Amino acid sequence: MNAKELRRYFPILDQQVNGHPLVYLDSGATSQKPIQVIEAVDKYYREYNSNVHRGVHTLGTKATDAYEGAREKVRSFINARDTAEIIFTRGTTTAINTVVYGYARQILKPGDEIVTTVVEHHANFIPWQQAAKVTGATFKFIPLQEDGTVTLEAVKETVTANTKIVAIHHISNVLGDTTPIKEIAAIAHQHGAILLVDGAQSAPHKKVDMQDLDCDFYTFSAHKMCGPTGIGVLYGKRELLEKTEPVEFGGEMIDYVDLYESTWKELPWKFEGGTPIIAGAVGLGAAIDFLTEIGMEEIERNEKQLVRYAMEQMKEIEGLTIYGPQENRSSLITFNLDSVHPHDLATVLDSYGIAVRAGHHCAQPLMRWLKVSATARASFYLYNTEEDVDTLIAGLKKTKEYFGNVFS
Ligand code: 7TS
Repeated sequence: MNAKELRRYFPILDQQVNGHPLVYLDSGATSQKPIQVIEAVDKYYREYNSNVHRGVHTLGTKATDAYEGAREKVRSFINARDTAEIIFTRGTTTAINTVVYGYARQILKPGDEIVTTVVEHHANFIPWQQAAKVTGATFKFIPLQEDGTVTLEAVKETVTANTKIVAIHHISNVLGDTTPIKEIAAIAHQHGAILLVDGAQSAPHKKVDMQDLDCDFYTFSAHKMCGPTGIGVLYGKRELLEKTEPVEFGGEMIDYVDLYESTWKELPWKFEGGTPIIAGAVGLGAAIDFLTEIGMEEIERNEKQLVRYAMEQMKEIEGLTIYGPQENRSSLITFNLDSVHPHDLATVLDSYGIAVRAGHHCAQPLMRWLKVSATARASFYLYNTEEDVDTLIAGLKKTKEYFGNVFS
């Protein structure tokens, strides 16, 4: 199915914004939701809303089956070995913090190293920075190529016998580059370190296989992959999750509670304290069915082609700078146009119904590395067409003209 055919599943796209047909180019922030997901959540609330893992009544059993069924869908989607390795969280941010608080802060000592890059989203940066401060571990950065990409040589230079954790993006939400996770995992493991992958921008856009990539932890958010907000996934290898302490305590996650001691449920439930995001899991399950039916390879191929089509035309616009690799990019293009502030640029584009993001994209260390205070970003998903790109290009040309006239 091509993008034009897929659009009919996304009711939100069929509207006018500021008198123009909406062109939604902010899926990197959050994707739109197909009717299959909206209806699955609606059906849950209308027909079988109930708490999970508790009663034996019929609705409770149905809700539990749907919730645990969604876990199995996630397992299969990322090819994990076991549903015990799939933890539902609030999103990528919570998933990474679970590893940092439950695992990293327990094991790190002065002299140990946490290795990352300045490209990371704050969600995969600040938790490690703070863990380093508290534990006395060293916070180290893999040097980047001129275009911001990560080479294996640079990883090899940085990871040492003292490295305990490597934490890296799979696809950057600013540069759109893809890191070689499988090879980075091998380097980390040679040195006895573990690898956490921020998959927030990769799980929605490409096929990921935990057994093939061999990373130790992988994190992602449902809302960037056609699912609801408020739910995400922490994948972890079983032996590491066994060593990770729960970070939220309360109902649902306990085995036995006594006055001075308690024990926890087995995996994955020891990490899911309190009433979980049941409707979110149902929606995520429906999103996975939707993506799987289209095919992740197909989604990746179409998006890469669309990005290439957009880049070719953007490169023709004088004064437009594209950040990150110029070839082989995934799903998003980050740029600046002359000296126009990206917020002004996004405001003018919005007046034409074009939604792009402007700002630091939760990557302030990267903005400093790029020597800019902010950028604009157009991010694409399976429902974007070449017509959307043409509208963006026309919008950029009009913006350039507008600001050219204002400043001349
Ligand atoms: N990591 C990456 C690479 C991201 O792109 C994001 C969200 C996160 C982590 C955090 O995900 P959350 O679901 O926990 O918030 N990125 C963006 C973005 O690029 N624009 O808005 C949110």
